[in-house]
Amino acid sequence: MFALKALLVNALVASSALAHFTLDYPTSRGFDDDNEPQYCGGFPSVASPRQPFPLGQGPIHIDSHHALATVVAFISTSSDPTSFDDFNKTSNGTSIPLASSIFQVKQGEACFNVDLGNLGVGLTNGSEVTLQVQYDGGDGNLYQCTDLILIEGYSVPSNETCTNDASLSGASSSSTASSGSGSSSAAATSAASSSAPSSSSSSSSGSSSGAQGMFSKNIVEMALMGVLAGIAGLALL
Ligand SMILES: [Cu+2]
Repeated sequence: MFALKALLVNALVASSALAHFTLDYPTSRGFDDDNEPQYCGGFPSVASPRQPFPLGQGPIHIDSHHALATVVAFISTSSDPTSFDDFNKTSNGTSIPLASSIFQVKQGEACFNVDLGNLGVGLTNGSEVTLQVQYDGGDGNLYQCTDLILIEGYSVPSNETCTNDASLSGASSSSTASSGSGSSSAAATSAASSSAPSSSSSSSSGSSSGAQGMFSKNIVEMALMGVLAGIAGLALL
């Protein structure tokens, strides 16, 4: 029995090596390898209860199973977001900026800090948000969501603090930084290059500050790409 259990654990570990990426903190709504290309990784419903998370700076931890991947995080201020559109604008039409820069991570665990109270979309103590992480390790955009309630002064567990912030590493994707106007978006960039070595641009060190203004476009493209990816996925079946 114990041997069987060990075997199962091994099998799990082996299969998680195939996992594209996991969102480890705050806890993800759920993880399903096959559905990770879908909106919120295939988990469209809000998880209850929401997890407390700092209104100020707070850490996000992921585990990347690709050699090099492009990562970005964005939020919805809807209490029940149902599509990528809900991560684009607030209910009163205000554009929601990206919650992080667009940056690259190498294989293994990585963390980055977000400061949701500073996004300028009116978040306050007790606000409910959903944070979605978009990840592209070369096989298309993948998603994970986590449902949060923002608490002013909330202290995350000490083992979850993020001192080596990957989003500040200067490894932002060059295609994003250099194409400047219009066409650059995390989704467009990564989707266009999902079969190409977009990841090879690791030596670049552009700032991705321009990305925030293009968020609306990004999210629309992301949604589109999501649909296309879905169609492509079906075609593969
Ligand atoms: Cu993958």
